[in-house]
Amino acid sequence: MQLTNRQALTLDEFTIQQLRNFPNATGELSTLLREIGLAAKRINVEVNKAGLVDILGSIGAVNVQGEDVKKLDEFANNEFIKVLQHGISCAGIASEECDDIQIFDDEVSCNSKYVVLFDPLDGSSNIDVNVSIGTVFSIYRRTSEIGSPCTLNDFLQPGVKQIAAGYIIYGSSTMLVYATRRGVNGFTLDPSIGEFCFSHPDIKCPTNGNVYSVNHGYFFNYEEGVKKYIDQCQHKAGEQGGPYSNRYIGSMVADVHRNLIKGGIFLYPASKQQPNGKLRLLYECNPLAFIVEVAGGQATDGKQRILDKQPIALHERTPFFIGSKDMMEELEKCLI
Ligand code: AHM
Ligand code: MG
Repeated sequence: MQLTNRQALTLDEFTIQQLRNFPNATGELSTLLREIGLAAKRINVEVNKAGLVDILGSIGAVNVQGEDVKKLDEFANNEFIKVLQHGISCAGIASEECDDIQIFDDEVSCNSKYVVLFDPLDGSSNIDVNVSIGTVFSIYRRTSEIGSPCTLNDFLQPGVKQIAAGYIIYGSSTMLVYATRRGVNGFTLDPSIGEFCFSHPDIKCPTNGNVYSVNHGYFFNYEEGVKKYIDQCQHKAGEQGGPYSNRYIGSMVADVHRNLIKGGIFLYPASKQQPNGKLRLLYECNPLAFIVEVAGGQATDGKQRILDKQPIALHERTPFFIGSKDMMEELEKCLI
């Protein structure tokens, strides 16, 4: 009997259906993605009621980056860790909020083949003011021996080795977008049933756009090539026959999501104050670079492809340029 056509599959149904196409797959990755979906739903509940309960504001602690930790950051971090630790597909995690990797050393976890890196709540300075924030995650197959606890080297793999990557955007609606090498798909949370529903099949990043996203406040601290490109964005005619529009939300997930859907470029360059930029290679830049590349866009640090960078440290930073192919090529000409 032929399978009936279904619309709006849930994330769980979608990942299970993917297994039909790959009968030899173990289902571990699908399970992991469903676990991440569950953590996302729990975080979404707290994000949505953040103004109602006393969860806003700082807990007074400072994370490994020297930044103020907000309560929601901590909640999101704990939620992710709990879900993945109690699941059956993850051998360990690395998070923006944890100094070191967290190794899950029970028997099931030691036999799991994946490690997950994440930024539990990106754009945290926007929490207090009801602006979109996000979660970013990256999944690697571990290189250490299955059956033993995972090791730091499992996490220090170049981005090109990612098996899957994704983000959740808590915006006007909540969406989960994830990529495997086969494509990028988006799911929108339907609050009436509490499920992520398949809403954006096979997302492709337009090759061009008319939006550039950069923090203009630091303009005079950027290197000459970056300034030249920004200047070009303000003067050169964009696709729509005018200068490009500047859109900078200050939540990278939201900025990159908009550019992924509509076309555009996002820049977080090095500056005099931040010689390596601000953003973290492993759990901020690599996952977004993977998604955007699978969708047809590009991502670099101004000198080399982000996904080719060999990480040295868990929390290392990198300048980051990401977006539509033609715009990235224009940028590259200015950076020479
Ligand atoms: P966070 O992980 O502390 O939230 O910082 C990352 C965020 C990005 O989402 C955003 O693009 C950037 O920091 C904004 O930084 P700035 O205010 O320096 O422009
Ligand atoms: Mg972040």
